[in-house]
Amino acid sequence: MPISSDHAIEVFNNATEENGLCPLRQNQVIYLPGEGEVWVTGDIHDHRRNLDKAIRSSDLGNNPKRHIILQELIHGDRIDANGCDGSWETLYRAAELKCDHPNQVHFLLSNHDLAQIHGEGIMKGGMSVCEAFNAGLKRDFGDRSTTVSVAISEFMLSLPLAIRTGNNLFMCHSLPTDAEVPNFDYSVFDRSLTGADYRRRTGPVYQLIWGRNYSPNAVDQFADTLGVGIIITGHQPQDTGFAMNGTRNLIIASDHNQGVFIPVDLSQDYDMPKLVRQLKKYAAVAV
Ligand SMILES: [Mn+2]
Repeated sequence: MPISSDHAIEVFNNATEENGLCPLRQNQVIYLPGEGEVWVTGDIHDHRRNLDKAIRSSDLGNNPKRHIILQELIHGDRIDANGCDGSWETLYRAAELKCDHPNQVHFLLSNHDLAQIHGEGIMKGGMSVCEAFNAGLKRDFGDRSTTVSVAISEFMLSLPLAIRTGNNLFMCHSLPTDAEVPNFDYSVFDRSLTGADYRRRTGPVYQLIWGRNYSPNAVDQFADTLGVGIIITGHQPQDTGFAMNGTRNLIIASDHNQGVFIPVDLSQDYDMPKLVRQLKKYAAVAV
């Protein structure tokens, strides 16, 4: 049965509320406890089969001390003949999971979320992915599409910027570039945000989620300033599912068949080799 606009709006609104209410959240950061597990996923980009595998195999209902981190769910390859992208449905599925397990499901704000909120052009194959997303909403919700779009924007604006664990791991969508790291405004994690924080190039939120090709030296500086050990990010595509950027940044991707996720034990210490041994390929998950 198709999802009605009223139902979609209700789910996105409830998930927005849960993002704000999460007792593990302080400002823009979720602080995970020193026990249990966290499953970290990379960019999903409407890869429904991988999201399905992550949801089903994490089995949050039967594993109350297990957390899952999701990021960049929208803007995928499933474009219909009219140029419509229906990836709102993948975001909806994640929002629904948040409502079902509010203190176990956590998100990271990504640059595609911000682009969609601002209607900013990210081009892919000569097409604006944001326009394709809006066309998908129009296709599926007709004259209610604008109202659904507002609920989606509010949901995405409620997503935290980072997750921090008791065993010194830090997760965020990406990191600022080498040129931006020395002057980065780290207070962005510990306060309410304003419009200036999202501003193109100069805003710390923008810099955090748009940066690419930052060096291991920049990672060291960023991690040392925050006092964390290893940073797990998504954002930069990985054909083999992951890449080590030096010894303190692991980049993962969840948007194709070779994609990976990482189940991490929150009560153990990790160095890079140990973290890499934890990587799991979606292709190896049978559910
Ligand atoms: Mn990204």
